[in-house]
Amino acid sequence: MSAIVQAQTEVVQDPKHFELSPANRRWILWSILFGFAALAFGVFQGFVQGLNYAGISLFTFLPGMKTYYEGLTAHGVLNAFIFTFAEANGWLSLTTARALGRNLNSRLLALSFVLLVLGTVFAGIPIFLGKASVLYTFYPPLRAHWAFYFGIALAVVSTWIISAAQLWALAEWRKEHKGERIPLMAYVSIMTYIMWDISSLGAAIEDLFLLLPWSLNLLPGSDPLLSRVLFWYTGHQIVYYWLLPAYVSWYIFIPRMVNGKLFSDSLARIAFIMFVVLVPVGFHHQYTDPGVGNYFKIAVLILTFGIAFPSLLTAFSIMYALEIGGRANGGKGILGWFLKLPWSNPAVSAQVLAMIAFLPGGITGIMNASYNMNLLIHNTTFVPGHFHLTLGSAVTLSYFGIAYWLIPYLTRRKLALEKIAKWQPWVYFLGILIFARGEISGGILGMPRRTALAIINYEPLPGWKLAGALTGIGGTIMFIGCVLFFLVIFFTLIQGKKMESTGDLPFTETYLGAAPSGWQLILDKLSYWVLLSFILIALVYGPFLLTHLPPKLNSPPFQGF
Ligand code: HAS
Repeated sequence: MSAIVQAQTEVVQDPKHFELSPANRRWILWSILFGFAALAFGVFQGFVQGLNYAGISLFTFLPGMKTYYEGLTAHGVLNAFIFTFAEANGWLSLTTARALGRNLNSRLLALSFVLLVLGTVFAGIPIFLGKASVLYTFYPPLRAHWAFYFGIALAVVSTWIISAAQLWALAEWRKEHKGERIPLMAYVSIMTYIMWDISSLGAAIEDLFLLLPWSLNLLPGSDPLLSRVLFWYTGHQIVYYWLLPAYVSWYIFIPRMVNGKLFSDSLARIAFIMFVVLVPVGFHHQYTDPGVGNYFKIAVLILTFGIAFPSLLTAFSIMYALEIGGRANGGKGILGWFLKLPWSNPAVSAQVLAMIAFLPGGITGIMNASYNMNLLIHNTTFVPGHFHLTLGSAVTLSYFGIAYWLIPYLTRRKLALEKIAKWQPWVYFLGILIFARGEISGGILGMPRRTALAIINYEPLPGWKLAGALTGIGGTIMFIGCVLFFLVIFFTLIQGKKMESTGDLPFTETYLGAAPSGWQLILDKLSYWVLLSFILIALVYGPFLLTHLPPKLNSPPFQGF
């Protein structure tokens, strides 16, 4: 690679243009810590869920938990919504602020944080009182207490506020940097939220206009089919709202941390554009829904293979950046570079292990998307096997890795318990490999998900016992991995040695930077991609809505608690 193009804009190159304000630092830190606190509660429930598959029933021993479904709802809501929202809100506010060289509006950051905390309290109380055991998908006619739906709405609004703060900062930046390319770090952070703004509309409409009024008896009944369609419109894209903050780290920070460089600025932008444009894929969660016609199932089948593509681009870009780093560190041969990555740095090892877990995570996703395969594994433990390799590993392990340098950066305290931090990602990774092996093999043998297997009154099918035991063992090791992580963070916060300065964020340079002219300029026309996204959404969802609306509110509520 001869031509080294450093076409990042001045603000990113030179840290003198930026200092994180105390207010920005505070809200970002609190958001990150709040997310980890939610994760801590959630994984405790997850540990018990894992043991369930090994035939051990501990549900009723947890404080405030009476049934399997209460625990599973708490696990899903805390880990899939609150943890991920809080981390993304904090993390991508920081990357946007640094990249644009301007702090985000502190009042908006504060408002977003307060709404997320309130949302957690509103949704959490009915869950822990046993009045919202509707799982994180909250399908009607299962009905929760109104406070649950209200809490979820507040949590989503908190993410929109971060998006508004980002867009505001971008508008101000553009006034001062006319004709300049948006810095890549800001671009990927803002595109993540734009994608989420568009994607969250489905579940937001469902929650605010169908479920909340229904739970307050303002509507005569629910429309399960419409609700599921709206939920899954959001429900697939939410996985990219979980994933893309990890991608921001993999694209922008990991290359530098391994002593490498990102290959191409434009390729990274194109990957994020594809996530914004290819929003309407949610029907692939409804391949088995009788109320959804084949047109929709075939359309999303094709689009789903499309949306796997930017992850393949990412695999190429990141693997190449790792190779550049490994070779610069003295690695030789086809795979020697891999051994020369800085494995002793837990910020790196956690994230590279996250990437490795994402390889089978992505492959199982593509298997899910394949219609015939889906008919076999839908509603089996194959699906949680898939999403613990993705959300539970690619995303969560990445946030562990990010935290290992980010918490010291934000608190100006050195990481404590460094030896434990070095081992922690490996423990968690070992756990997920065993756990996922159990869930995936069990799923292929028909082992059902969302089922209290420990207390069923029928004989498990052959193969379920081994699969369940692996799930329980792997889940326990994952839980230990989480406890080690929380110990490191806790002791860093209370005992970490104070540092004078933490330096700048460790973001990468690119071989092929942002071209100042030419076709690449179109990549920064964000409104074009949003428009394209809405056109595609109209083509896929329009026919369904035109034939289905108005809502058929004739399903009476079911409260199984
Ligand atoms: Fe999924 C169900 C399809 C990605 C999460 N998914 C779920 C559910 C969750 C979830 C939570 O089509 C369950 C929802 C529920 O409760 O019912 N999923 C996909 C596809 C992808 C995908 C096609 N999912 C994710 C991600 C998630 C996630 C990401 C969370 C973060 N998923 C489905 C389908 C269902 C589903 C169906 C419905 C199943 C059903 O019937 O219920 C794709 O986006 C995946 C593309 C990924 C890749 C991998 C690229 C690899 C990379 C790593 C590179 C490694 C490096 C290091 C660089 C193609 C980027 C390596 C170095 C070495 C030297 C080796």
